[in-house]
Parts: sequence; structure tokens; C-alpha cells
Amino acid sequence: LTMQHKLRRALDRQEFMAYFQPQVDIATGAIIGCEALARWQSPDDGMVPPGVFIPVAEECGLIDAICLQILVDSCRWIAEWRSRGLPEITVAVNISGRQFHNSRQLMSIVEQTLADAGVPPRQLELELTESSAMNDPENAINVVRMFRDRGVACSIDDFGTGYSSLSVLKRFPIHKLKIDRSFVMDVTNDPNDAAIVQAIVALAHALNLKVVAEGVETLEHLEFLRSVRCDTIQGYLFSRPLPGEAMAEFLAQGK
Ligand code: G
Ligand code: G
Ligand code: MN
Ligand code: NA
Repeated sequence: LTMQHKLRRALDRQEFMAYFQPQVDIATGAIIGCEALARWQSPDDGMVPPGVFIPVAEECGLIDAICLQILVDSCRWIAEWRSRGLPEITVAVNISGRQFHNSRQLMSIVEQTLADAGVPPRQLELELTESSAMNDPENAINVVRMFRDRGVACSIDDFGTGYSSLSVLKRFPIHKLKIDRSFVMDVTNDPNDAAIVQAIVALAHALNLKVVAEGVETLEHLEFLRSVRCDTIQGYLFSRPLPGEAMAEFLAQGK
């Protein structure tokens, strides 16, 4: 069976699920949100990481269907955490450039999924990569605005790895930038990376945006990010991506 066939079969069997990686406010230590990350629980191959199947899914046009299962699973978990009275957090779902391009379809799917699950739009966030945002900025700006008007915030992911025009960036009605983990990784050894991270935080704050640093693995990373006034961290230092039930326990501890 080719990978494409396996992915189709996995979609039919609904084998894709969301894991959730907590995002922590540096100043207070509180969990304020999480990122939903796709996992494929294959009966043949076990847990397949997204690095293996996302690129193939993008090539063969199955990425939208997979992301839809992740969106539905995420909203199902948000509803479950709500029903248990756990602290309210936002869940950020990755959206492909293609989905952002088919904006009408995306909008109606998101609204329908939220309504079906009984989840308020403020608990959902959409992540768009810097490269897909800048690929067709006029469209992306419109889509971000439409979502914002409906109460769903958008953020720009993998910031620093694409080619942002700052004049375009300032027109995006987003509320967050996520600094790519490739810059965070060496921030305490490489003065260039330290300067880049510091500059991204300053740029974001000048545009009234919050900043999330990804790939935060050590206390040294955390202390550096605190010193440059980064707002939020996500990474193995605090937690790996967790299944929904483990995330519920995490939220219960913070209560
Ligand atoms: O979970 P992680 O290591 O290994 O994810 C690898 C890559 O796959 C990351 O760049 C992440 O943004 C991407 N990814 C994870 N989940 C999704 C998803 O649901 N949709 C899309 N489009 N990308 C995802
Ligand atoms: O591209 P995106 O930002 O969506 O990718 C998030 C990816 O980063 C996920 O695959 C997630 O598993 C991974 N990740 C999260 N925290 C860490 C970390 O501390 N170190 C490393 N190496 N990867 C991380
Ligand atoms: Mn992401
Ligand atoms: Na990223």
C-alpha cells in the first residue's frame, strides 16, 4: 500500500487525532492555551509523527481532510474540558495555506464545527505559517479579518523562517507571532539567534502583538526569553504534546 492509500484509509477510519501542547504565560506561570498537533494512530505502524505524513498529505491533497479531523477532535476536547469545569484555555489549530486559500469553505467548516461542539469562538485560534501568510497576503489579510470579526483569533506561526514584508505584517489583524523553534534552540549560544529573538519580540510589541516562543527546552532558554520580555512559552521544558485526557489532568492541577 502506498502512503497515499494508507492516508485515505486512515481518514475513513478516523485515525487522526489531536495532541495538545501547553502554552504558559512567562510572568504568571499560568497555562493560557495550547497548540493542537496532529497525530496518526495507525493500527499497523503505531503513532506516526506529523513530520512523516503532513508533507505527503499536502502533496496528495489530503491535508484539508486531516486538518478537519484535528479541528473536530480539538473542539470535542474543548467541550469536554468545559463540561468538567476546567479553566478555560484557547486551542490553536494549524491551518494549511491551501485551506486559507479556500476561505469560504474554511469559514463555514470552522463555524459549523464550533456550533456542533457548543464551543465559543474565543477558545479557538488558527495558526497560519509565515510563508503561507506572505504567499498571498491580500487574501490572508481578508481571511484573518473575517475570522477576527467572528471572534476567532489568528496567529502567524514559524515567524522568522519566511520572508515577511514589514509593511504587510503591520496590516495583518493577528494578535500573536510565534517565534520558530530554530531560533530558540541556540539562543543561549549563538549571539545572532539571541539578537534575532530579541528583535522579533520588540517588533511584535511595537505592533501590539503578543509573542509565543516555541521549542523552549531549558531553564536557560526560559531565562533569556524572560529577559527580552517574551510573553508566552511552548516547549518540552514545560510539557510535550499531550493526549486530551492528560491535558485535562494538567488543567485540573492548575485549577
Ligand atoms: O507535532 P510536530 O512535530 O512534530 O509537527 C511537525 C509539523 O507538522 C509542524 O510543523 C506542525 O506545524 C505540523 N502540523 C502538526 N499538526 C498539524 C495540523 O493539524 N495541520 C497542519 N497543517 N500542520 C500540522
Ligand atoms: O511548526 P509548528 O510550530 O506547528 O511545530 C510545532 C512542532 O514543534 C511540533 O511538532 C512539536 O512537537 C515540536 N516541539 C514542541 N516543543 C518542542 C521542543 O521543546 N523541542 C523540539 N525539538 N520540538 C518541539
Ligand atoms: Mn504551529
Ligand atoms: Na512554528
